[in-house]
Amino acid sequence: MKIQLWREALAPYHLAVEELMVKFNHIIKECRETGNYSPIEAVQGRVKKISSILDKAQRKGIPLNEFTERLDDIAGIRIICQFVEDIDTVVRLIRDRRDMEVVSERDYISHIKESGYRSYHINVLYEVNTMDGSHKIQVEIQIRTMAMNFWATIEHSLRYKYKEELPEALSARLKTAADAVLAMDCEMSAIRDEIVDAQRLFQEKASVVADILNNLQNLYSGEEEYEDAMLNIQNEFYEIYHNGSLEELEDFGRRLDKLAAVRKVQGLYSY
Ligand code: 0O2
Repeated sequence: MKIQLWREALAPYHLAVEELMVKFNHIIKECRETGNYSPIEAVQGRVKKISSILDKAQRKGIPLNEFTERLDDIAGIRIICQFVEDIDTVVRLIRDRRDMEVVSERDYISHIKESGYRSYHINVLYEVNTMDGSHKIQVEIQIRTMAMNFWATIEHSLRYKYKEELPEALSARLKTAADAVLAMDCEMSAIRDEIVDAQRLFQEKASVVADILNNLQNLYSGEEEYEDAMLNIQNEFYEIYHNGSLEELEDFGRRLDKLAAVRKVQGLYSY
């Protein structure tokens, strides 16, 4: 590839990253909309900067006309999970997909890198279609927990600053931090069920409250004679919201649903 054509050469990589971000974000949306736990917490994507491509190509002795074939992480997706167990779920999910073909996997969670780095890497081939036709793009998917991501992001910026030559003392501190991150992931896994349950309750409550507020808005006619009735409903809602259980809130929501249905039929608004 001629260096002046790098922009064109990278276009399909940008498309691959954009499409994959949409697809992985859709998994989160699908889970949340169906009230299920999402093994994916967040998705990030990037196309490697041309300067980083040049550095890596030089470091690995790859000629410029071969870098698109020989560098497998020009397109990168990072999937952030809450718990280590979720990483396995995401890995299975990727292996089962028809729109990407797994070409290699590197497990830096079972085999922690010398630096202390932990992540699961899956390299896939992903097909994109541009005006020039179809391109099979190599994409590196890194899957890690939020804690692993915190460590890797900090370590990466330090490594960049020191151009891979990290001072020994700093390296030792980073390893201590990596041990702490490992311990934290283990602790979080131990109380995973409790955390997931709390998050589910929070989501459920938020969804019930959104429905109630929607109904209240629809019931509000603005007519003066119904002001008192609406105020009573509102006060009852506040009382249950602050002091009641989720079941009471759901029950209040159901009563409001019925009331809204009756009002719809009657075309009247009275409580
Ligand atoms: P960037 O800027 O994130 O793209 P190599 O890159 O030669 O070390 P290789 O064969 O390309 O190794 O694969 P490897 O080791 O699986 O690394 C690929 C990517 O994983 C790296 O890309 C980093 O993103 C991440 N990674 C690997 N090891 C470490 C580490 O010790 N610390 C951190 N923070 N990240 C790591 P790039 O190209 O290095 O960087």
